[in-house]
Amino acid sequence: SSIRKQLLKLFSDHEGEFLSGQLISEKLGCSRTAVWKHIEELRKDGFELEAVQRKGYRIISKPDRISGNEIQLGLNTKFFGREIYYEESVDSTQKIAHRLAYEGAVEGTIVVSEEQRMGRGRLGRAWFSPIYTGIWVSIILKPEIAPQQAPQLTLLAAVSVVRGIQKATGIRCDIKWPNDILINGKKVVGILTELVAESDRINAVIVGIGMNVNQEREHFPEDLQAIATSLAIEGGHKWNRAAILQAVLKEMEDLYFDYLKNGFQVVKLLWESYAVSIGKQIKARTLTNSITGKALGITDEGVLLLEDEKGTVHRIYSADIEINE
Ligand code: BTX
Repeated sequence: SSIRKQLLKLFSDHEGEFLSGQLISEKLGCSRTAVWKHIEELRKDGFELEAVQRKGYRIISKPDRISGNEIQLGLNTKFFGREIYYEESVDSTQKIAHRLAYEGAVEGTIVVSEEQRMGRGRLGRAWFSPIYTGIWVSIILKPEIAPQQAPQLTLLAAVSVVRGIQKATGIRCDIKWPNDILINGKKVVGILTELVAESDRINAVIVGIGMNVNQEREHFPEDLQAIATSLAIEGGHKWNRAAILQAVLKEMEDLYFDYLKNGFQVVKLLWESYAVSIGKQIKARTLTNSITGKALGITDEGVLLLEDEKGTVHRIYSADIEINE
């Protein structure tokens, strides 16, 4: 409810402080009894609240969930994540985001779930999204750009994810073109960018981000164990998922508005600074063939440039790449 949102906002504006029932009821424009009811609701959702006579209420800990409450508390963006659609379990957050975009959701609306039963990767592949361990989020954007510029947003998202993770955890990730985020060569995040377009016009871009956060190695199915990792595996302990998402949303919002105003250049430079594949020998497998050569960099459209042994430069729009060290 909106009272709920305001209450959490109030607590996050006064982090660690006691807020008196009187003050809360004044700020929220509701009765003391209503305040008490909302506090009880928060407790039911797993918030730990301390109540001290004549001082008021204080939040001691947030639950290990990634619902609207946890995301809003401490979020310092203007648009991204201000509207949140949350469900405990869904088929795919992308699917819901498509529907919301169609129904006119505002820019920055996010869809988050604790679990996806049919998480999507690219090209019809599946994305393993087990309950309470990861961040499975879709972000609805409404940029005024041409459809062919949309891949730039995948790269923008990748940069934001890397920077957000670094801010929240100190862990440094690499980017592998176009959309893999790796730690020590293992995939920790996947990004899927989908368009909602009518002929030549973009109505919305849905950026889906799947982040492995608190999985242990044995949580992954066998075929993924060799290629996937999580922030808990790499960092040696569990992380607060909401805090990581907040950091990523903040980075992404800042970078996104800079991109809309000033163009792709800043994203491109940042992206290249995190990319592992540039300057290396790689093999790019497209749907129809595969090309081996040296990755030269990306173009202003986010297209990968690959120079084969004859010196011919290929423009790669979509492929899976393998780095041959
Ligand atoms: P991708 O096609 O680049 O990667 C998919 C491949 O990655 C799979 O074939 C498998 O080998 C491997 N994989 C599957 N699950 C995982 C995992 N949890 N960790 C590491 N590797 C894995 C990448 O596609 C894009 C993924 C986007 C996921 C987000 S989650 C929120 C949103 N909703 C949704 O349905 N998809 C996006």
